[in-house]
Amino acid sequence: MAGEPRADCLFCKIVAGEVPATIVKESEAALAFRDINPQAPTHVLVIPRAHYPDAASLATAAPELAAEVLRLAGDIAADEKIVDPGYRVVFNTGPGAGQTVFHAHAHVLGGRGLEWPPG
Ligand code: D5M
Repeated sequence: MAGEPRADCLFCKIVAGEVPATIVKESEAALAFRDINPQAPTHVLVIPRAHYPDAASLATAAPELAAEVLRLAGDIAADEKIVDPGYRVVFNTGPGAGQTVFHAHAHVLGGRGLEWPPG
């Protein structure tokens, strides 16, 4: 069922406390933790606690939860002092775009120059 935890999902295991993570912020419905393989001085992942495979399915099934993930991403940027000069929020969607964990997550990246377009 949509939103239910999945036994084979790494990020559901982080939500359940079964896999350790460096949590930087949490709310009732969402969680933010440092990426294990950081691509910038600030690289934090923001996830809904509920399981949705990608950003589009999250936004379709639970728009308020999608908004909560984005709000938390903005809070992280403020906490990490990367709002100025700027930061990036990325939802890789699909294997061809580099998605490797199929539990919706926003990458919050900043603290260095960010090229456009991304690779
Ligand atoms: O992003 C998935 C991201 O998840 C990728 O940048 C590595 C990160 N990752 C994988 N395992 C962990 C753990 N255990 N803690 C923290 N971060 C992790 P994607 O867009 O799907 O490629």
